[in-house]
Formats: sequence, C-alpha cells, structure tokens
Amino acid sequence: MSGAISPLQKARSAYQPKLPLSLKNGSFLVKKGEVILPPVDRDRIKTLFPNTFGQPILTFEAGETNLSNHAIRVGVVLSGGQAPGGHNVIAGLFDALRTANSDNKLFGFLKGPIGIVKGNFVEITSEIIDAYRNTGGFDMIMSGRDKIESAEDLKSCLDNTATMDLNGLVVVGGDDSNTNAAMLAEYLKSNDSKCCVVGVPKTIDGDMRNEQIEMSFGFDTACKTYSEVIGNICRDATSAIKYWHFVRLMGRAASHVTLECGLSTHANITLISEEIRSKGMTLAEVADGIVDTVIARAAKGRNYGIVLIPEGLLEFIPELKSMIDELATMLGDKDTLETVRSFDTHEERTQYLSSMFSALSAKAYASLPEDTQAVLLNIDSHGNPPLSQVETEKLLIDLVKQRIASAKKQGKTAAKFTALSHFVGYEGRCAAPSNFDADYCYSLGYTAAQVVRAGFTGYTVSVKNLNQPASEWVAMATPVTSMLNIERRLGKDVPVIKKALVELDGKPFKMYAQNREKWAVEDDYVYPGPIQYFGPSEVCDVTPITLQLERG
Ligand code: FBP
Repeated sequence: MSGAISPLQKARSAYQPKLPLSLKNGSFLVKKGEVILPPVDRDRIKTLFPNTFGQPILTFEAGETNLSNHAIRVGVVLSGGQAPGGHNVIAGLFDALRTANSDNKLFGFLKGPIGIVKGNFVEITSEIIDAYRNTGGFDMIMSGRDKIESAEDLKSCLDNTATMDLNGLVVVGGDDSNTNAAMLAEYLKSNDSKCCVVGVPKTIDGDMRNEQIEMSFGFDTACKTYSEVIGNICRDATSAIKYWHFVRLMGRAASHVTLECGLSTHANITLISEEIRSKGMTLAEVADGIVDTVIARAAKGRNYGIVLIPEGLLEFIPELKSMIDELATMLGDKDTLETVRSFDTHEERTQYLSSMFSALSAKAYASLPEDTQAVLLNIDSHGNPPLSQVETEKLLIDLVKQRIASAKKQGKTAAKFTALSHFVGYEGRCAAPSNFDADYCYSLGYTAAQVVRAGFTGYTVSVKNLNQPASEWVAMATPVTSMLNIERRLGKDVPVIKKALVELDGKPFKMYAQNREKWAVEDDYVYPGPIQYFGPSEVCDVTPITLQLERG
C-alpha cells in the first residue's frame, strides 16, 4: 500500500468485522434448500446453462460441519466500479480459507477479469491483507470492466485456472459481472474443470437485489458519504440564501442512491427516474416540475434549494431511451463501431449516425449538446452508456433558467434563480466502509470461501436479515441462473441478471412521495454528517433507510 497511514486508518485496521453467528462459531454445515428457477425465459436459460441450471439454494447453519478441510487454492477478482468494502470481501475470504486450513492459498487476479484471461495475479499474503483491512478502494488488486466472452478468452481462463490448480474463483461484481461469472462457471463445468465460480454482489448503485440479495455492498457507505455532502450543501444553501444547487448522484440505471440520499437529507426535490418513466415525461416536463418548486419557494422568500438528480435519468426519458438503445445496437456492430471511430471530427460521426437512426432518434440525438452526444458514443463492453460523464444537472439548469426568465417576463414570478451544479459520484465509491459495509463484506467473503470449500459452482453469495444485528444474519448462496432473464444488449438477446429498479409501490418511494410536498417548500433539511466508525451503536451501526423501510 502506498502513502502514509492516517491515524483513523490505523485505528480502523484493528476493527474486527462481525460475522453471522453460524459462521463465527467455526462449526457449520452447508444445507441444500429448494431448487430455484428463473421466473421468466426458463427454457432459453436452461439451454444456455445446461450444467448449472436448476441448482438448490444453499444456507450455512451452525452444526457439525460437512465441509472438507483439504487444502484448496482460490482466485479472487474485483470487477466493475469500485464499491466500499471490496477489500473486506477479500479479507473475509482469506481469513475463512486460512481458518479452514493454513495451507489454503488465495490469489488475486490483477486489473479485473482481464487478469484471469492473461493469467496476471499475485498471491495474497497476510501482510497484504493486514495492510488493507477495513479500507476503501479496490487498489489491493485493482478492477476493470472487461467481459470474458470470446471463445479465446474463455479458453484462456480454463487454461490459466488449470495451470494455477485453482479449486475456486470468486468474482466480486455487479449484475453484469455476476452474469459473466455464471457464463464462466458454465463453461468451466462443461470442460470438466474443478474450478468453481462464485459471485459476490457488489455495486454502489444498489440495483443488484432480490429476495435473496437484500442489498449489494458499498451502497450504504456511498450513500452516507453523498448524504454528508448533500447535508453540507443544504446548510450552505440556508446560510447563503442565494443558490439553487443541482446535485447529480451516481447510479447508472436505478435511482436507489438518489432516493436514499433524498430520504436522508430531505432535499427539496428528489427526481426518481422510475417515476419519470412511468409518467412518460419528457426532459422539458421534468424541468417544468422543478420550475414550479422554484416559484413556490420564491413566493415564500426562499430563492435557494437543492435538487437531487439520478445519473441514469436520461435513459428513463422515453425518446432518449429509444435513441440510446438504437445507438447501442448500432455500436454493438464491430464494423459500424470501427467506422465511427475512424472519423476525425464529431460532425462526421454525427452525420454518419444520423443516417442510420430512426427519424425520432435522430431528432433526440440532435437535441443534446455536442459533448453529451460525444460521451454517448463510448458504450462499454456490456452495452452501458457512460452516463457518469453526461452532465444532466447542467442540461436541467439551462432548461429551468430559460423557463424562469420567461415566467419573469410574463410577470408570473419574481424568483431569483442562480444555480450551481455538482456531480457527486466518484467521491463515495472508495470511502472507508461503514461498520455495516465492513461487517457485511467480510461476511460475504467468508461465505464465498465456504461455497468453494463445498464445491458448488455458478452461485452468488448473500447474507440475509441485514436489518438485524450481525449475530442474526444468515449466510447463503443462490444459483445465478435463477436470477437471469433474456435482454437485448448491443443488438443481441443475451442472458443477464435483471436490474432491480426503484419500486414505485415500495415503502421507500412511498415514504418520499408522502413527504415531498412539505420538503419541497419548507426547509426541513437533515444534516447527516460524516460516517462514524467509533462511538455509540445508534450512530455507528445505522443501516440504510431503504433497507430499514423494505425489511422492517
Ligand atoms: P458497477 O455497476 O460496476 O458497480 O458500477 C457502477 C458505477 O459506479 C455507476 O454508478 C457509474 O455510472 C459507473 O460505475 C461509472 O463507471 P466508471 O468507473 O467506468 O467510470
């Protein structure tokens, strides 16, 4: 690890993460539960995953162990965007392996999935682990967004895991990475590899969740970090009384992060993409809604406020969504992508694409500023546009500014509107994990080790009962095939884990909807302050509001 160690980090490295009681006491068994199948597209998924389809849920319970203690070798890889707690997943995995047998070995593949393909890895030692316990970031072994897809890549993974004599590979990633892990599991099994593939649900976006996975790791810490910043901005707003702050928050698709931060801070406006889509709103209509609040607050003498904007908003505006889908299909074709890349100027690229777009999508693409158009061309290997680089907050400020100016001209308002834009995203992804994430991640890593020891492949681990004390948590694993559905990505039908979006009839959104009128016009802000690592439990161990509302 590079750099000097802060006093907090030093004190924090001594923190011993909590484990579910069943794992903590050392003697536990793996229990097979019901066979679990995907809710939709069953036959197609079964055809694609003949070797890993139709497996049972696993739970780890206290009791006389039925797990073998023979020495094993395990690889771990961090995949996709950073999320607080990744190092604790590796620490949990390492400690669990060493507790089972001191000869067990753990290897970290470097720079994401490409490390498995290229066979780039380091052996993870206790010195390395001790330097990274309870720290944020993925810098121990780094991450990457490569997808293991081609026949050559899959064959390299088979060869490299065989050469390393691996019994297991733990893939720490979000929905796309866990899908990719399931494909690798299927491929390895169909080639008689002994290497099991086990996924760990990671993403600050909070959109990898279902009945078994109550929350992806990193969401809690990232939201608490963002909420601290938003609370500080709210206080600045009520102190300076002259600015509207437009804050865009990460979360490429779902608005869970924005909703959690809205509930934590009572910002004046919290835009929820899922609601905007359900109402079929245009961007102009979204701006009109903000204008109404700006005018209502001005009437009460409040020419300031805070708007929270989910990063994925544009993809939930129907005409922009169709355009982005068309773009993804076009760029999914290698020849088109190469042609687009071969042009020297943005104008040439735009002209070429416009000739391929439908008339509506050409119009929608043309309506965006040039820098936004350019950013959208950088779609990743999973078919996702890089929305973290699209400055939606500035688009909205411009639209609101025009509307306020025209309302003023018509004598409809005397509102003063000076707006500042913020993007809060990367700031939270590598924060030191909260106690919740530190405990949760360590437990996930500890559980992943047990799944490999038990020899199961094609699973994602989870921990249930997260809203209860860790002693009541339940460690388990779910077959990934049961979470898959077929979606169109880059112009092809592919199996993917369905992203969990904000449910408009769910308790967290309802809580917001019940309060939003009051929060819009009043100054009812909450200032959450920084994450606390030491101190009373009611301050240090608070779980996300979303989780509290969803799980009671
Ligand atoms: P994952 O889904 O891989 O966890 O990443 C989520 C995320 O943090 C999004 O919120 C954001 O849009 C994206 O990563 C940014 O990606 P990058 O790190 O490649 O800029």
